[in-house]
Amino acid sequence: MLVTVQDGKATKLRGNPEHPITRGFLCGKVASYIDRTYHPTRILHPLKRVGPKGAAKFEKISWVEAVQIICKKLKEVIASPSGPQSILPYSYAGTMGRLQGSSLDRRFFHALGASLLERTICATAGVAASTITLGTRAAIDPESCIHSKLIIHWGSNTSVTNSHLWALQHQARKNGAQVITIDPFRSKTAEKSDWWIPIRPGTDAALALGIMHVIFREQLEDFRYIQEHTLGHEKLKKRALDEFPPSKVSQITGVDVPSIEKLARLYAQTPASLIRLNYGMQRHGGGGMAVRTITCLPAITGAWKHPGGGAFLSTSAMYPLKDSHTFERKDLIPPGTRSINMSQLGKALCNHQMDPPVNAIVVYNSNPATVCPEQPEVIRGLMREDLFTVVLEQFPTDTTDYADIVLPATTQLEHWDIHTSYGHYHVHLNEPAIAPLGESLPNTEIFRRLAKGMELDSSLFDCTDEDLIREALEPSETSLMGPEALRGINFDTLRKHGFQRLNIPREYSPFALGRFPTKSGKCEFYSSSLEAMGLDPLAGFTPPYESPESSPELACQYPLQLITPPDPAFLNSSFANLEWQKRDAHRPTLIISPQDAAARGILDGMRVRIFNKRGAFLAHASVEDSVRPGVIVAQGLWWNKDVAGNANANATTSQAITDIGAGATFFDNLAEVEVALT
Ligand SMILES: Nc1nc2c(c(=O)[nH]1)N[C@H]1C(S)=C(S)[C@@H](COP(=O)(O)OP(=O)(O)OC[C@H]3O[C@@H](n4cnc5c(=O)[nH]c(N)nc54)[C@H](O)[C@@H]3O)O[C@H]1N2
Ligand SMILES: Nc1nc2c(c(=O)[nH]1)N[C@H]1C(S)=C(S)[C@@H](COP(=O)(O)OP(=O)(O)OC[C@H]3O[C@@H](n4cnc5c(=O)[nH]c(N)nc54)[C@H](O)[C@@H]3O)O[C@H]1N2
Ligand SMILES: [Mo]
Repeated sequence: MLVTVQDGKATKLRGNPEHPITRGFLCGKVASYIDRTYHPTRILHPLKRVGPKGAAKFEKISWVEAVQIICKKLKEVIASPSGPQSILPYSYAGTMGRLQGSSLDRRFFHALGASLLERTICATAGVAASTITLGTRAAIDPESCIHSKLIIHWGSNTSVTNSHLWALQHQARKNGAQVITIDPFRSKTAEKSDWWIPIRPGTDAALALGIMHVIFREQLEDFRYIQEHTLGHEKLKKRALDEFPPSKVSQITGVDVPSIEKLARLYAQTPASLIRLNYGMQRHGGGGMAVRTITCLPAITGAWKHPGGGAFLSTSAMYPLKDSHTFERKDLIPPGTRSINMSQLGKALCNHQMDPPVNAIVVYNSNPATVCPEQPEVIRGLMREDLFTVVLEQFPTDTTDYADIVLPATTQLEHWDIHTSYGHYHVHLNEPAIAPLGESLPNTEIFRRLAKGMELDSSLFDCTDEDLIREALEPSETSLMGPEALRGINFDTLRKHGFQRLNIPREYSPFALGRFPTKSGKCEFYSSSLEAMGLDPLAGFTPPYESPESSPELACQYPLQLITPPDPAFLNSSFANLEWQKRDAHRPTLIISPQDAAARGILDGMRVRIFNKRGAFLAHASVEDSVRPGVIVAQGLWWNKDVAGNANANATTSQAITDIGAGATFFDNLAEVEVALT
C-alpha cells in the first residue's frame, strides 16, 4: 500500500502498482482503510469498566493508571494458588505482522509463565495434515499458476477470499485452462467456474479416494513418480480400489458416478493440473484427513513435475525468518506449561474442571465474542464476575464490551511491522505513515509497558520496533528454502523497495524432483508418525461428526448442514462495523434451497431463526438453488450487537476439533430453521 500524507494526515491510499501479485489492486475493504483509521468510533484512550460486564460502560483513564491496574491484578493472580497459568493470552489474525502479531507479546506471556494458546481457529488441520503427508505445506510459486491447464478450487472461494490469486488464474484461463469448483455452495467462485461440483459437506476425502480408484483402475497414474517419491502406495491403491468404488463414493458425496469418473480422467490426463485446496474442507471433523488425502493426488499423477501443476495450500513455510523459538523466547516457557485450544475458549472459561481455572485473559488481534465457535458459552465465560479481562483493540467490538480494561491499539498506518504471506513469496515492510491517533499504541509498546509494570527482565523488551525488524530478518534454517532465500533482504533494502521477493527461483515447484521434507524423503501415503499416535496411518476418509449419515439421531432434530463462510464485504469480523461495508453485505442472510424452504413454509425474504442445541441466530431467508438441498449457508461474521437477536452464526457452531491438527470445525454443524416470530 502506498499512502499519501499531507500535514501529518493520511489523505490517499492505493495499492503499489509495482507489486507483482496485487498489481496495485486493493479490495474494497482495504481501499477504504484511511476511513477505517480515522473512523469516529476508534478507541483512542485507555478505558476502565464502570458498568456491569457486557454493558460497554467505560470511563477514560490514563496509560499509567491502566498499566497499574492490570499489573496489580496479574500479580494477584500469579500469587494466588492458581498461579501464572491461570492467565491466558488470546490472539489471532487481527494483524498477521511479525511484530504486532507475535513478538514481545509472546516474550511477555512466556516470561510470566502464562498458559500457552494453541492457535487453531483457522489453519492447523490443513497445516498438520499437509506436513504429515508432504513434510511441509503444499505450495507452488503462485505466479506459475498462469501455466496451469486445469485448476480445481477445492473448498476455496478464491475469487472472494484470495482475489489476487484469482486474477493470476485469469491468465491461465486465457491460455485455455479449465476451472472447476468443488463446493456444496455455488459460491462466487463456483459461479465463475466452468464446472461446479456440489459435494456434500465434509465428504471431500471420499471424493479424492474415488478419483484415485478410477486412476488406479484405468492405470492413469505416474508409475515412475510413485515409485521414486512416495511411500505406501500399494496400501493406498488397495484401499482406493477395495473401499471407494465410484458407486459408493457417489452415495457418500452426493456426486453422481459419471461426474466422478469424468473428474478423475480429466485430472489425471491434464499434466499441469493444480488443486487450490483451502479452508472450506478443513472446518469439518475429518478436515485433517481431507487435506491429507487430497494432497496425495498430485504425487499419484506426477502433477508436481509440471509448471503450474501440484497443490497449493500456503506459502507461509517458505520464509526463513529468525526462528520463532529464539525470536519469541520459547526457552522461557516453564516446563510442563499447559496449552489451551483457542477453538474451545467457551470450555476453557466455563469448565469447572479446568485446573487451574482461567482467571485472567488478555485479548489482542482477535474478537472472540464474535468469531469463536459456540458463542453462548464464550459469552457466559466472558460474563464471569471473577474473570479479569483486558482487551487491546482499535474498535469497540463485541469482545471489548466484556473487558475490565480496554487498551487503544494502532492500525497499520500508525505502526512498524514486517509481513510475510501465505499466498506468495514476498516480504513486506510496513512503515508507519502517520503518528498514532489519540493515545493509541502499537501492541509491541503496550507489552513493553506491561513488562515494566510486571518487573520482567528488561533485556527482553529493551529494543525498538526497528531493532525487532532487524532481528526478525536474521535468516535461519527454519524454512523449506534455507537461509539463502533471505539473501539481499534486510531492513535497509526493504525501506528502499517496500517489498522484496524471496530468493527463490521463478516458477519454483518444490516437489518436481520429489525431495519431500518428510522423514522418509517421500510423499507419505502411509505415515508411521500417525500410526504412533494411534491414528489411521493411511490416507483415508473421516466422516463428519454431524451429518444425516453420521449422526442420524441428531439429524432428526436438526436436519440441515449449516456452512458459515466469510462474507466478501468483511474480513472475518474486521470491517463489519463500518457503515459502507455493512451496506455491501446488506443484512444477515440464510441461503436455503427451494425444497427445504417450502417444507418449512419459508418464503424468500422472510426473517428466519436458525437454531440447534448450542444456540440460535436470526437472518433473512434467501431461497436459491445455489445450495444442495440439506445444506444451508449463512455468510459473514456480523457483530452480535449490530444484529437482531444479538447473535451471529457462531451461536450454533461447535467446539469439537478436527481429527488431525485440533482445528475448529465451524462447518460441521447440524441446525434447523423456522420462520421467526419477530
Ligand atoms: N473477503 C474476505 N476474504 C477473506 C476472508 C474474509 O473474511 N473475507 N478471510 C480470510 C481468512 S482468515 C481465511 S482463513 C480465508 C478463507 O478462505 P477460503 O479458504 O476460501 O474459505 P471459506 O470461504 O471459509 O470456504 C471456502 C468454500 O468452502 C466451502 N465449503 C464448506 N464446506 C465444504 C466442504 O465440506 N467441502 C468443500 N469442498 N467445500 C466446502 C464453502 O461453501 C466456501 O464457499 O479467506 C481469507 N480471505
Ligand atoms: N463461523 C465462522 N467463524 C469463523 C470463521 C468462519 O469462516 N466461520 N473463520 C475463522 C477464521 S478463518 C479466522 S482466521 C478467525 C479470525 O478471527 P480473529 O482473529 O478474531 O479476526 P477478526 O475477526 O478479523 O478480529 C481481529 C480483531 O483484531 C483487531 N486488530 C487489528 N489489528 C490490530 C492490532 O494491530 N492490534 C490490536 N490490538 N488489535 C488489532 C481488529 O480491530 C479486530 O477486531 O475467525 C474464525 N471464525
Ligand atoms: Mo483464517
